[in-house]
Amino acid sequence: MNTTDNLIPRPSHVALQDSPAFTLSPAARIATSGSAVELAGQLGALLRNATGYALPLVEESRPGDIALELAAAFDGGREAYALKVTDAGVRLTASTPAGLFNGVQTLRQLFPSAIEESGPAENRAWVVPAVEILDEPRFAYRGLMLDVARNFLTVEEVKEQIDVMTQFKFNALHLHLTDDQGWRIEIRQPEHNPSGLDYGQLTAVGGQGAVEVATAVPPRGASGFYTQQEFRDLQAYAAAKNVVVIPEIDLPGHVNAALAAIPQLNPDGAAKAMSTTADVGWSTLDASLPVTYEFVAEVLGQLAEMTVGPYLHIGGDEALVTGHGNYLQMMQEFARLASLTGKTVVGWNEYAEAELPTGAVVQYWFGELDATIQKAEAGAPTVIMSPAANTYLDQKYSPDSPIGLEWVKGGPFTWAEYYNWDPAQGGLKDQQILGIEGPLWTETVRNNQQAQWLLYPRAISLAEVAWSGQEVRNAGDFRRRLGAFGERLAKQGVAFQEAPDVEWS
Ligand code: TNX
Repeated sequence: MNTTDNLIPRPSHVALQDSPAFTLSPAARIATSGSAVELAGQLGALLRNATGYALPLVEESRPGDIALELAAAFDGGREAYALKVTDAGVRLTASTPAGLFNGVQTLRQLFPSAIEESGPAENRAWVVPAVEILDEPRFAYRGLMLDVARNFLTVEEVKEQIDVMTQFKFNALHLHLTDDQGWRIEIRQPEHNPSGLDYGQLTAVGGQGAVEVATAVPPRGASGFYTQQEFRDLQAYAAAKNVVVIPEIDLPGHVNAALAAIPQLNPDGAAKAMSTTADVGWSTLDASLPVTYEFVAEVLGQLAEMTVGPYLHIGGDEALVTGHGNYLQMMQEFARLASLTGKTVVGWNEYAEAELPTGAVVQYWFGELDATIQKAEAGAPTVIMSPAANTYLDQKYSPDSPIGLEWVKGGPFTWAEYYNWDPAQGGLKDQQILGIEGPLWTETVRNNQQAQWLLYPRAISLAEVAWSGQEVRNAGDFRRRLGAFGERLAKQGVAFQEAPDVEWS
């Protein structure tokens, strides 16, 4: 049965209406105009699939239609929406396409789960309960991270991930594009190239690499890279689903693939060998080589050029073989170079100890919160919360899980650990927190199915933590809703972990 009680993430305000339910009729249309037409098309495609109805797009609505309305005067934040369902029709209102996109995800969940069938379902009534929902997110940034460096995911695979994550109103996808084992983004040969570096080698050599872990299936990760054109296409696809892509070039550690591709980055001028080990913290750029900064400026410049969103992530984690002074000197300069491109710089929390441009975003994952809090700005919120014990989607569910890592202390790491925490912790306030992100490192992940199994259902917990206020969150109720969502995930073909303490529908 479909009800208003099963929505994930849970909306801010839900009011049942004194009206019979809405039944989608074969003659219904989707009414919209202007910049909501693409979204109306997406909704139409989804509903057409299972219902077999024509659902044409029109400009003016009449009773029985689904209307998507962009109203500049709508009173709510950028991503807020109002959804009103009565027997006379469905009206979704927001001030931006992003708000409408969020409302469409809610509407999708108000339909019976058969709406997720991949082909025309049995002849049945497509009933939506009469309700008014006013909803907006707690945090502006609601992200997942895919490590495509250890194990490459193709553009198609990443698009599939976007399709699944966006139904939970995630709006940010961080791509970890470079690491010791691989370099996944094309960097073109620049005209101005004082040191004569061969940037094409980054993908010719670095793109061929991948991690190798004996227990993974198969042991060796996939290799490959995105051309700049593919990266642009991927971002366009993401943007149509309200997702901004945050590309990361990890610096000054996690750089062996670059050191193997470009000999001049090494103090002895000799290229390193590519490596497949999953060990971390053993490679570094050299703070005293001028070519280090020339290289980083060129790479970040091209990356900024091909990036649609406002953020560039420059890593900064686990530079365990970089002297501390050298680390601070490099991260300060890399952060400056990143912001010279006009983008907002993001880094893992270690970099909070360096001098950073105003507005720099700190992604907290591990250790003391102090430096992160020191860099936190209210007004322009600058903290992304990814505390490992509550957000790391690479961790094994339990010690006998076939895939996943197990270095984070504590656990087990089930949907509950990812649900039962508050991002506003250690003195951090909501106004300083841009949002939250769940990273999926891929040392042991070899394809989308394995990725999905680690992601779901835990990422769904994170989606609700990111969207719903603490006051409407409740673990027992969430567990019930999660169980009810099972059949939707199954119909979508998502390979999720059937958490044993959840009653799956
Ligand atoms: C630490 S978390 C890393 C990654 C690894 C992960 C799991 C973080 C910022 N860095 O390089 O993939 O542990 O091994």
